[in-house]
Amino acid sequence: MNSDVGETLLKCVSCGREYKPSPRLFRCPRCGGLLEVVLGNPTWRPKGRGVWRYRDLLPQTKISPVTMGEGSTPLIASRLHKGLYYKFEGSNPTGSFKDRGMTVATTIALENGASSVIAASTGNTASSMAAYASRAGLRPVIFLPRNKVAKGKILQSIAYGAAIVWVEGGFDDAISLAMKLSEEKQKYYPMNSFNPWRLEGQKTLYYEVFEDLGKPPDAMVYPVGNAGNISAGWKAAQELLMLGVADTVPRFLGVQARGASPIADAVSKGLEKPVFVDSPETIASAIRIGKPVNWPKALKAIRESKGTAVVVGDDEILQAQMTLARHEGIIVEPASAASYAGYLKMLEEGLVDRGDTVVLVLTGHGLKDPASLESMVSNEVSVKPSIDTNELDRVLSEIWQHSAAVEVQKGNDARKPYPLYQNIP
Ligand code: AN7
Repeated sequence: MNSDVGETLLKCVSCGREYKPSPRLFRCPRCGGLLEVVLGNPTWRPKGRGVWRYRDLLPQTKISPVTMGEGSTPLIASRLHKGLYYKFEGSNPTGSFKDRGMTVATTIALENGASSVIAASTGNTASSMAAYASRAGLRPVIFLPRNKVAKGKILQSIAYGAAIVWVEGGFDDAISLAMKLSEEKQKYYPMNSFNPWRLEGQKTLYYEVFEDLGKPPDAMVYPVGNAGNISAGWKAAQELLMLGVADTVPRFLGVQARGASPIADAVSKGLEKPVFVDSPETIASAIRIGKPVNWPKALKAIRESKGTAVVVGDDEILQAQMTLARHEGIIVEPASAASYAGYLKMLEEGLVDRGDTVVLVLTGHGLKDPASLESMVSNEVSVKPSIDTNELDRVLSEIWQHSAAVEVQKGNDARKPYPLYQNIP
């Protein structure tokens, strides 16, 4: 019998070398490649709720998990498109999918004696890390790009008590500084998604989709920034295949915003390696990332799953955000709306088929980015309490007529009239 059975390893995704796990090993010592966790004794034995329902497919820790019941988010059937589902990650404790990774990575940080956890962030990683650090009694330090983080995320991080380091520059500058600090000063434990333990937690999103549907979907659609989440999903899908729990894997489809699309461009141009973007720009601030750390894993996920990636513009993102809010009842932040905008584009271009079972990962709650909601046309009226009810009824009818006719953004043609789908059941 192989004496290695049961031993969890870290494996380099570039050269394939394997290493004994160590919480501070994040890069292959030989070639500098990204590492991924190879579980020693993976078992499909879901039990309980949330991320830890899959504890037999997660790193084994001696201490009990630092948890807030993250995961078990709703899979919502679309009323606009047959076969389409929304995985609403906004219902996690801090309002984004990051909590799935943070429960695992924070537990590992605590178990290994860290006193301070650090991350660079476009906002959600920061607020999630800060929340879990608060619960664990660790000191959170976050590196945020100056003027580029949505208000709700900043306020969350302030509330959780994080030390905030504003970096003059973009996310890519912020992550370089955070990495340098954690390499040179060991007491700062890094929680960005090059930390493979965090991605183990993020895998669970896919397990839930699989269980809720009772089978793998035809495709999973992810907004892609640093590219950790799509990579984690692909790892999960392969694990279920290897364990014989599932007999197929979905296609992994990525969506990036125009102005920050190195991975989608590499896919469409068939490049080995993305051309990084120096000053990424998009309204979807969560995915305003020019040098995605996990690009090698993401390109593998997209290519090996026979998936693809598309680019959507800010106007399409805002339109998608409004459609989801007004026709599905779901408010998401712009980065998450990119999933839906990307799905519409892929339908149009024949990259997915109408009626296919497709899951859009709606990564973050819309209330995190109030500014992105401010430009929506509002349907409102001020009245005196004494208003006659016939008059009130007339005013309301007008509002609905006006709203149906216009549905465009005030003074900005970014929000064109809604597309009217004929297949509403
Ligand atoms: C809402 O918080 O990178 O491709 O620093 O917040 O796994 O990076 C956020 C990313 C999609 C992209 N949607 O996920 C950060 C950060 C939302 C996000 C992404 C992010 P990855």
